[in-house]
Amino acid sequence: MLTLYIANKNLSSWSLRPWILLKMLGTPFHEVVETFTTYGKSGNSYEKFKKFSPTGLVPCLQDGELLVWDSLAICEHIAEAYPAAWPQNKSARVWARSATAEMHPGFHALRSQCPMNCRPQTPIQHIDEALAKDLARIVELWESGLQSFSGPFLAGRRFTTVDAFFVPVALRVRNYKLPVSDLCQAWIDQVLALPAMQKWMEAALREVDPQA
Ligand SMILES: N[C@@H](CCC(=O)N[C@@H](CS)C(=O)NCC(=O)O)C(=O)O
Repeated sequence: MLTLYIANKNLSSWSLRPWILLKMLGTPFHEVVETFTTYGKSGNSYEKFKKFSPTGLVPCLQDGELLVWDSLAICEHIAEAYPAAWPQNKSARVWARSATAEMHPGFHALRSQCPMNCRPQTPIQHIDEALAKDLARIVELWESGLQSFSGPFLAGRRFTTVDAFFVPVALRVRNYKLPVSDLCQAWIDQVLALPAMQKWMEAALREVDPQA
């Protein structure tokens, strides 16, 4: 049985990626939620997370004797046992891998200005140049996937790793009321309506800030 270590569902965008992929693949796994030491502040949970994760970060996956850390490595590990984690069509798979890799270290303005939170946030009043650049690239990327592979998901008819990687962006667009095209909005509405996402968001909304 796989064990996936994650943090608070309201806050942890990295945790959401492998979690939603496993749910969408129908893979059974044991979920362990380790809450952040200081709610809403990053970088304070190292000692706590270091007990189960070599980097002191979540997510981290235990597969028997094997320990896999980092969301992308976890999704690649899952894909070895469940090839449906990537599109079967080669050009869709190449695109999905590239878009996923682009997401992994990128979009800093979006991440820093619109931190993950499943609750509606104060809408962004001023979209600065850096955030506008991130948003324009996201729209360009999503539209290219949706148009090239005919949807309804980013790389074709099934939900794959590339959708999992961008689901936290869908939450940010919705919760900070960021402008995107109608085509992108249709993908956002669809992924946020998935029963697994509804479950994640319900759990996130039940979480309380222990410091509040
Ligand atoms: N590149 C890593 C990033 C993981 C990461 O930054 N995780 C955050 C949670 S979303 C974390 O564990 N933070 C620990 C802390 O805030 O102390 C991945 O893809 O898994």
